[in-house]
Amino acid sequence: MIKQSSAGIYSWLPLGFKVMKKIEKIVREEQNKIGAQEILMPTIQSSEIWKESGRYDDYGDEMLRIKDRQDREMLYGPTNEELVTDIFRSSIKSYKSLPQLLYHIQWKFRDEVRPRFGIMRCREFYMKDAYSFDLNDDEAVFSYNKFFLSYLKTFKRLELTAIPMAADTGPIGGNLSHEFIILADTGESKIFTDKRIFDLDSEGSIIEKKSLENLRKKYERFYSVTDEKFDKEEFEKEVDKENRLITKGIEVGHIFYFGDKYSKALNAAVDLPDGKKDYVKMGSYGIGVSRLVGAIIEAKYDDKKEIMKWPLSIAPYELAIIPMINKNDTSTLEKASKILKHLENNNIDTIIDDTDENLSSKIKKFNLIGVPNQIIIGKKSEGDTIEFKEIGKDTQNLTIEQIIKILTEQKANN
Ligand code: P5A
Repeated sequence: MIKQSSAGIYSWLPLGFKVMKKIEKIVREEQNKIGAQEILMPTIQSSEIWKESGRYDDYGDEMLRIKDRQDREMLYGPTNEELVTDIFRSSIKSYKSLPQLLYHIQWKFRDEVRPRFGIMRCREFYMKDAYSFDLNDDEAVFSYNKFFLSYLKTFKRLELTAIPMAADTGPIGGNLSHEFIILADTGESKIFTDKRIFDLDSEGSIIEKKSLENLRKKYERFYSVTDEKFDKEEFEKEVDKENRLITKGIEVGHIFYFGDKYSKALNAAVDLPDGKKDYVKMGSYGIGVSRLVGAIIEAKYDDKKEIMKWPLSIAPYELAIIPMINKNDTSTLEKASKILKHLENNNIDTIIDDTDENLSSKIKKFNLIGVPNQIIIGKKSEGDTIEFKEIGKDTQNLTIEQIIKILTEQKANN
């Protein structure tokens, strides 16, 4: 799926790349649904805007600094608050053009002290980062809540239970912030939460301020924080013993509201109805798209059975055909090719394992790769029926028509 190319930097190989692109598509669709517009900013930025915001010095060694041939100070963007504010200030002049919700999906670089767990904490990673611009605090919190809802929906579509938790803002700034965390023993974030938060549903209408406010309040009623915000006394007061959960998790998203921190520093102001000017109020919203590939494996891998099963919508393939191959007998491979044609005609994304490894090691390998359905063509498969298995379930002997029906239904229910 991936190959390390140097410390904390990875190449994306065919299977991993397909998964990441499918995750990206879901993230994009959910951003578009709340009215955010996609742009694309460069990976390389000039130091000037970072000097304006004061973060050129603050960001420290995590920032990868580069000089061009004219000796100009450049950097590989670790995040884009400054650059997007620069775009805003040169394009938007009036309150009439607000709100603006802009996002891009682009590589970032952070020279992490301890890159680890592969693509989970690496130096070069793929992030969806969105930015909101509003007239006042009230409108800006409305935008924040739109992203809050959108994140719950995005992670649900990825079949993850991501819990929003009050969090610190670190180098991004501001005083309102939530991390979205999925539970995993291998996670780096220590979390303290109330078990009842897992039963909440994420319904809300993005056009109603009140409905979104209530949604966030519903989550905030339950104590749920990361390490930095933990207060033992408060936790024990607010959460009954039987509902306390202290565990570890992976941060897959993080949202921030920081008012005029960047707009003031970079002078991004709009004309108001009364002729005065005011700095716009901003928030920023990140999802670790490449981190999600690893995080979903952590969430979906069954280490007792040694089986991985990707959610269908992001699986590298929907089905793997695994034929037993004998050197002198190509009949199973021919049968596999025929089945493949049928499946392709029905838009089922399929891979054939035509290697000459033995059948049981091929099956083992595919159990790890996590393609959710398998067709096995072994000695036993004669006549019209074929061995079909949905990972984690029993094998069935079915006709190709029956298999196509099952796969089509799986997709319709997705
Ligand atoms: C929000 C968007 C920001 O950078 N600025 C723009 C804000 N937030 S963040 O929390 O620092 O990062 C957002 C998400 O990116 C992922 N992420 C990483 N993934 C892999 N390796 C890393 N080193 C790394 N750092 C951050 C996380 O999913 C995080 O929630």
